[in-house]
Amino acid sequence: MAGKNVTSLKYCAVMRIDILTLFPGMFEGPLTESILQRAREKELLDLRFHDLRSFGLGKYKQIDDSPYGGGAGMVMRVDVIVKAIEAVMSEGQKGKRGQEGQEGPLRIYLSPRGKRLTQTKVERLAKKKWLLLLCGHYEGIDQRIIDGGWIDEEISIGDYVLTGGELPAMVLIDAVARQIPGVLGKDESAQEESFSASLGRKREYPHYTRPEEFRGLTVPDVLLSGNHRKIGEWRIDKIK
Ligand code: 4GX
Repeated sequence: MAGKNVTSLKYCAVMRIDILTLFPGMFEGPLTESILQRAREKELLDLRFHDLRSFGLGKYKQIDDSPYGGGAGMVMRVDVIVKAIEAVMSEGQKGKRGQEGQEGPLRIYLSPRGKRLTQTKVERLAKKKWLLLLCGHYEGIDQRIIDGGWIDEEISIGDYVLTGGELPAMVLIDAVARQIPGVLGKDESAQEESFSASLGRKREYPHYTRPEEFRGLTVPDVLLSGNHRKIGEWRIDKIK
């Protein structure tokens, strides 16, 4: 441990997130660049992908079927999805000294029918040690997966319908990961703190940087004044 700050280790809140998806390849890119990749390298964020196809039934690894009562599209099967969820949950029990097995993952289904994801919700999720994200396709999943208690929360990232739950899952992972202590750099998180203090976490006021003048467009004088009380007042005034 030479050269390592051992006391800082206790603040390393590792978060494990298991993702159940038909398209694990969709996650390459967004989660292998920049801050999220750095978080994974630092082992603050432990992402584990599971291909739902591998839990499918029969020769063709079937995971969906036509809806009872008729209608267009396909529905993801309860037997297949429950098998996948339970496989991930039982992995925790096998964890070293049962650490992960103490409590199972918070199981989330991303769905336009869910409760809207907000910053408050993100901060609550960031306190969890272990999340499981189920990414749905087609018309969604058999309702018995939810009614039977295999999903803890249904969450929507917004009031529109996408082709699948993968992009919503990535949005949730990104928003949650940046709340994990150590994921943002020292400067970034210090800035974050000052944002949450009086100015709101959403950075709703306008920002400027160099150059001071661009094609006749200038920076508000107050921001160049060095008067931090006035700058604060100006920013509060400009929120929304
Ligand atoms: N915020 N999608 C879920 C399948 C589906 C369709 C209907 C339930 C009912 C979404 C969103 C979202 C696409 C994920 C459709 N599930 N997820 N999927 N908006 O659009 O979270």
